[in-house]
Amino acid sequence: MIIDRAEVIVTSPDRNFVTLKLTTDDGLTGLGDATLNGRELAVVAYLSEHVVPLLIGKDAHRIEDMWQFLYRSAYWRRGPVTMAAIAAVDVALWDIKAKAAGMPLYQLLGGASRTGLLTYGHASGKDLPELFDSIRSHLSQGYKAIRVQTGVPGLKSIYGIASNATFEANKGVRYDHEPAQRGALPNEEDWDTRSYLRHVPTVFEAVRNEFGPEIPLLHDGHHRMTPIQAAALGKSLEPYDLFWLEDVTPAENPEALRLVRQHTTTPLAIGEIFNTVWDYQQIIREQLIDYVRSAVTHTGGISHLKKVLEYAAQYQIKSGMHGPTDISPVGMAAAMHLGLSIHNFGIQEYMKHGAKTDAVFQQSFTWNDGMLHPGDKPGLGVTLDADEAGKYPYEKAYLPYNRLADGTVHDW
Ligand code: GCO
Ligand code: MG
Repeated sequence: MIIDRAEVIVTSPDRNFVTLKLTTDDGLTGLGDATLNGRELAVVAYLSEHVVPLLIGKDAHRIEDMWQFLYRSAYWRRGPVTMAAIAAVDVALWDIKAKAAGMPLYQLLGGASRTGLLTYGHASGKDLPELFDSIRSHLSQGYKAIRVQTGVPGLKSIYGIASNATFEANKGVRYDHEPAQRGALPNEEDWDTRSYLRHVPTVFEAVRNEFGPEIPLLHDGHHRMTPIQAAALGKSLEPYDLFWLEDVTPAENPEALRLVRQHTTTPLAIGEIFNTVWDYQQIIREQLIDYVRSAVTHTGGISHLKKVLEYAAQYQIKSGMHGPTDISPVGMAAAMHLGLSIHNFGIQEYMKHGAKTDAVFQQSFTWNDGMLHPGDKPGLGVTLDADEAGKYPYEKAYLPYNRLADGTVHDW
């Protein structure tokens, strides 16, 4: 089974996606997601200029060897661009192998460890009434776990709350708060950690009073706090029994989590911007986190993320794979097959894609009563309709960024 074609497909149905499509000499095709939100074309160039020439003529069955070859032969290792490119090749090869075996991919990964994947969705609102409406709407759709983000008094526009500017810029399409803004330079948001730390516990108190103690609630700190601020937040949220508190401190410094951990029993999740097992080495070994947030798409594919999760399993740390709309349906399918097969699955983030995206990527997954299943078609269960994809050319899009009141750039 020889790879004889490799195409890098860029399409922008509701937002930009980068997909690698491999075709073998016996006519099997495989898809891999290489979308890196706001920096898509860097991965396109990496794949087209540097990776595609290395794939042609290679044995499509040798997935681990291909991974090691792409990783080690580049000499320049790691980083989101490299690891998204390697992930796309890895996932496309798993797709092909599973099709060759006539099985859904999760069977090749060891078979199903559960009947479906618990998902969480993103509820948000600029104030409590809007937030409560959003939570009710998520519950009525079937979500059994909910991420809660709100506006903070005094701040005009912050992460996780779709601003009117973003809504307008996206031509009236609301991506359920996935924030890349098309056709414009980065949107400037504002930030004040003290106001945020004062406000968030009052929001969770109100949500628990309204919706009761049962529902798993999550919150994303989006890398904005110092360790001592994060520790204070974790402590102040303990009465509200969070499922997790995510990305409390900037991801570059794993040791920051030691201090947070020493002060709070609120479970911690981190890793959506990590790329390799080495980013996790210390925080897993020292048991500083409870959930691994990496997506297959940004962490070197199924082969590599499976290694991270197996390491995590030794410490009772579970998966919580990243799944906003900037993970394409191909990347989501890969996450579902991996999540179904591993023992230490925790939860899957799941935001619905728009109708145009669903027309470009035909998918076999189901989402019933808040639970995802990848379906039983051979391979990943996703096909890409080239005619539909061709209707939506790439559109430049940037993520927003933050400034403090005095103009200082802050982590977004
Ligand atoms: C999440 C994330 C996303 C990121 C986005 C950036 O927890 O889902 O934080 O919302 O901001 O993936 O592209
Ligand atoms: Mg996040």
